[in-house]
Amino acid sequence: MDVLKLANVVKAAAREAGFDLCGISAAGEFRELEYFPRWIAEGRAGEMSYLAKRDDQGRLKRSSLAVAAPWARSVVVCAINYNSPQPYSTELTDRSRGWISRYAWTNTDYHEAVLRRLREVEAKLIAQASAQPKEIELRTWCYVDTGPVVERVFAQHSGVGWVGKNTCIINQGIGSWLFLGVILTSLDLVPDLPAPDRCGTCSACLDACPTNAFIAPYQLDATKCISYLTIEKRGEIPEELREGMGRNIFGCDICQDVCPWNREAPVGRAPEFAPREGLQAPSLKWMAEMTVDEFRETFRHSPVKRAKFSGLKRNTAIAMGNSGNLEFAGHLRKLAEDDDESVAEHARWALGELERRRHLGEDERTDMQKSAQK
Ligand code: B12
Ligand code: SF4
Ligand code: SF4
Repeated sequence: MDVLKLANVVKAAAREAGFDLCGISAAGEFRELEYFPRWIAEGRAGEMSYLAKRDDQGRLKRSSLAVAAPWARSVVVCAINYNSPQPYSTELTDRSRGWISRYAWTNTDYHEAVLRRLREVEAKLIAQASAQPKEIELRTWCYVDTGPVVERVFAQHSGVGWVGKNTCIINQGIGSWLFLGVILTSLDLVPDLPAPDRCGTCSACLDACPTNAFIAPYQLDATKCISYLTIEKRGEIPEELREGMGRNIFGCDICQDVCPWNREAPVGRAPEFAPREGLQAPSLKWMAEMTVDEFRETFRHSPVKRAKFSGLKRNTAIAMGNSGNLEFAGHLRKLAEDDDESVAEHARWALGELERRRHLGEDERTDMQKSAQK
């Protein structure tokens, strides 16, 4: 079988399907994967129990492809740019608005959009491989997010980008606003070289994280990450993390917004990821007043639906408290009476936060008056 030809066919197919990047990695036991079991054992995955799934022998499925897909020899990694020309969260000054993460401004579930493209690549790979003499059984699996694969490790080893200190895959030319998709295959395709780490002495992401979610460079405690808290965590958000959440109501972009490799990031070409009117820095008032029917309608095809109606209300209550904007007191009083006890409790906390910030403001003004009188 001409494995070099197959690799070229795959890359051409990825381009035709609309991917910006495509690389091939061996299905190897890479050093970075050794960190995964430790991460799970330390409880960094929080309530994301699917990450800790084990096989019959008790081995973590995601710890190695030898566990999850022992037949796999290569991993085709495809990446697509979802960046848009809209501003970064770090530029948001309007206190009446919250922040939905960049990847969720669309009307499309990215899993579907990426998987559809991956299937096109897979079909061409299968067609080409089937036309050649077979030495082994041809098998393929396509995944976006949900498979038993730590995608970023294979993305690094396929040359698509390096794992940055913020744990995101960064491509030298495109930056990190990328969705990944992987095709596992039993074919021994010619691998690409891994992408070299270009973080250097920079630590902008580690310094900017408002909840101190990084344990160390390249290591994230998901249980402290705003993305986890606003999207995955149900019920109560630990009080000590609420202030750091600022006005992020779904996901968080901060450690990518500050990354120098995203300063000149090009805008993506995929029409599915074009931002939808109203979702960049949405009005918090709109979010607080939203009915369950409006939520279903607005986010029917959007990643935001994962937070669920009560989760989005809870997040909005926290953001309103953090805004220090006293105009939200009425909305928060109403949310404090919500049937959902979690929403109500976070709204009560937010009312206290508004009060605390009002006093802080008064104290500051008094201090200024005192110093002006001196
Ligand atoms: C669970 C999950 C989350 C969790 C945990 C994130 C995390 N960093 O672990 C939460 C909910 C917090 C999250 C947030 C986000 N996610 Co997410 N997430 C996943 C998912 C499903 C699994 C990731 C995982 O296994 N985490 C466990 C840790 C241990 O693995 P890892 O961070 O990937 O780390 C590996 C490397 O960092 C490596 N490593 C590399 N170099 C070094 C060096 C040293 C010294 C060490 C110790 C380790 C190390 O070790 C780890 C493997 O053992 C993947 C899809 C997938 N199947 O892989 C998407 C995925 C990683 N997420 C993605 C995205 C887009 C996001 C967000 C940007 C969304 C948002 N805006 O809110 C944020 C980014 C936050 C961040 N800084 O990571 C993309 C990443 C794209 C990219 N450019 O990297 C993925 C690949 C989904 C996709 N198919 O596109 N996510
Ligand atoms: S996504 Fe936000 S909370 Fe999570 S690590 Fe990055 S800056 Fe911190
Ligand atoms: S902000 Fe700096 S340290 Fe963090 S990922 Fe980007 S280049 Fe690396």
